[in-house]
Amino acid sequence: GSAAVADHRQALDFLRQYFRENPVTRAGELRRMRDVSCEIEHTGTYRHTGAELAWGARVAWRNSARCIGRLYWNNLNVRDLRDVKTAEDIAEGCFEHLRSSWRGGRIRPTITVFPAEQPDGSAVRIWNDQLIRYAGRQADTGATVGDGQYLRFTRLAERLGWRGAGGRFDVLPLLIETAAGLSVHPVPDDAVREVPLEHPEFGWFGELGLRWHAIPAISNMRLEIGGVHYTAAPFNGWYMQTEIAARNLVDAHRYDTLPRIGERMGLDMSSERTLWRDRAMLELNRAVLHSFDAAGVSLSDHHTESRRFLDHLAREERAGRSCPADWSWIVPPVSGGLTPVYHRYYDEADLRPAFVLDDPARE
Ligand code: HEM
Ligand code: NRG
Repeated sequence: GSAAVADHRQALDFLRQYFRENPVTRAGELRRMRDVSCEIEHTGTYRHTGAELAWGARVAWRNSARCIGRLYWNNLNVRDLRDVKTAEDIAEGCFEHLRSSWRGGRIRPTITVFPAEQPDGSAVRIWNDQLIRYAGRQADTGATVGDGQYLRFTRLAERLGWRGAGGRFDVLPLLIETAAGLSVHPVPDDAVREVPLEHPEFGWFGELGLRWHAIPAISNMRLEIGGVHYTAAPFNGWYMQTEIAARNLVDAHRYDTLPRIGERMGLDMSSERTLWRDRAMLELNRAVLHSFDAAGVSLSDHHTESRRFLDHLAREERAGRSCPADWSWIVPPVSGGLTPVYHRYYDEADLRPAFVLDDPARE
């Protein structure tokens, strides 16, 4: 059958797992199993209780093998917006997600769950990979302005009528697909918190004009719980500085800032063996940590987050569970060997509930 139809086996597997960790009476458990079975028989799907949804979302996080930040999986704030219908209301639900997760800088891990895919295949989709991302354009000189990863997405938004200010950090609009079609929703300023970057010692650093958004809110992963597919379920925690300072601002096809930083530092850039790129990147990491701290915005560092992750692993093992992890994603992109997560192997099981990345090929 179609992927949208929840099959009995997945639903019952999920409920068994749910009741194992959230025990009720045997009679209560059997009644719920029977009701769900009936509901699937008659409608092709079923509706999770609020408690099942919240637990399912938390365990999907717990099962995310690529995530180093899982220690607090049980504290995920779950917003139930399953009854929201129009693209306008979905966009507003996303903006409110960003506002409520912000908490004055003490970012609260949050997920908002919109309506699930229906048995007829209809589904809500957010085309953005995160709720906040910066536009990228090719200038006439051939140089990239903004985030080079979003050249195509930016062109698409422009074809749909959106116009950015033309800067390096223009926040892209949300593109939301519902049964009614695809629509464009600019993100209001009060939903976008950003941190301008400064360096604790290099006074000139601020002149580079670099900044980053405070909240990483992934919006293109399907949340799969007991055979139900929540195609729109954006979630966020807080950043680890390496994500911004070793990848987003560094990758050659993204902001590619190391040559400018190296120049301003006066480094010998004549050969890789001078390690000028490593030195520039290290200072960029310090700048991100310093700036988020000064602004009072939650941000983790790779040493702390690695230690927390191993605490999490130990705690999971004590609870009788194995914790799946993907070494190549868990080990941070700078100073890997300095962190304890580098020096071991992990279980690689693919567990459910889960966050699943769908094919990005749309447009
Ligand atoms: C991936 C950190 C919260 C689910 C990651 C990555 C990092 C990270 C560093 C790797 C990203 C990359 O290399 O691009 C954190 C931190 C959090 C946090 C510090 C703070 C609380 C969450 C939450 C969820 C989540 C709340 C879901 C409810 C995931 C998933 C991935 C991931 C699914 C893999 C993304 C992909 O495949 O592209 N996380 N995370 N994380 N995280 Fe977390
Ligand atoms: N590297 C991406 C974000 C991926 C997820 N990271 C988190 N997730 N910290 C970037 O934008 O740099 N989270 O939910 O906190």
